Amino acid sequence: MSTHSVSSGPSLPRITVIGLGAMGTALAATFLNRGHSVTVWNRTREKADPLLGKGAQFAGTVAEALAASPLVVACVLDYAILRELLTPAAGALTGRVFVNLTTGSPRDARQMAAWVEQHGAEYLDGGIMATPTMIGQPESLIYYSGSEAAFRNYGDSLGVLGAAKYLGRDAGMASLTDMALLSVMYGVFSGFFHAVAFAGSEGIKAAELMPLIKPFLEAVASFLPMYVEQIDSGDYARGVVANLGMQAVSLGHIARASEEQGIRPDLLKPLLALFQQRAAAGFGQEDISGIIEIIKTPGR
Ligand code: FVH
Repeated sequence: MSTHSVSSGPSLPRITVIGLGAMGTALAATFLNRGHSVTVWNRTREKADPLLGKGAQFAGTVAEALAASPLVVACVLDYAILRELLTPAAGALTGRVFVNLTTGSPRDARQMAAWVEQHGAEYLDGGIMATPTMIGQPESLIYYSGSEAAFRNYGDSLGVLGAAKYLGRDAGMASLTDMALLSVMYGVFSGFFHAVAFAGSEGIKAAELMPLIKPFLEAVASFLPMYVEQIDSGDYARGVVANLGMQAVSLGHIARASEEQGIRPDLLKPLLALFQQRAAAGFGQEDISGIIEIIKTPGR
């Protein structure tokens, strides 16, 4: 690795990016475009070539990559890989601000925070609510949690990637928020995929269904504030307009109709089971939001 200073200029810190998959490459390219000097490291060196063409420097080892910059951003496949990469280089973490944008659980984040801090670095965990093409664009959003001082000192640099929202000192909170929002996303996706397969069983194209889905989604979302009130108050009978007992039967009809149409009801069945369990426990006259009481108990 060529020798270089640890800063980009009078005001912009040099930044190291570890991991040059689709996301790490977008992060490094954005830092470069915004005038930062950037050092990169990736297991597969060739992936760095386009960035080297834009002025990035390649570090020969993870330890060199950590030593090169006061601010280090990591984005690899998972936490286990990151830990494996960092362990032999842990001594070089001292004095660094280490920002981990790898996806993992809140527990992963808290354990990583403790380990990184043990090695003398400040730790920020991040949950990226964007795809690689969105990085650096106004619609990109990244949640951060962990060291307050790190966010205070480097929030502006991190802000070039997209809106940077700090969620407090508990390193697990960014991941918790990320995963909660992604749960909403996957719920919507699963309903969409089932709907398309169901309509498709009669030859209706997804493109024909789409104009009906968009406004319906808005109507569906308008129910959420009522569920919020019921859930936060614990009063699942408050303002109920469509009771659970009826909806359990109704969802059962959709599952049966799916089988009749020759498609799999697999995406509907887990929700139906929760509706039926809650109704069988005597809560059929309450709202469907009461299934939260089952969901929030530990899984079997
Ligand atoms: N891409 C996205 O849309 C999402 C948006 C939200 C956040 N995620 C998370 O970001 C992490 C990285 O995702 P990615 O899209 O960059 O993933 P890949 O393109 O598959 O790159 C994976 C990188 O991890 C390196 N890597 C994998 N295995 C190893 C290993 N055993 N040892 C060392 N490095 C490893 C891989 O290196 P290489 O294959 O290029 O050598 C890439 O740098 C992820 O947590 C998403 O959930 C992205």
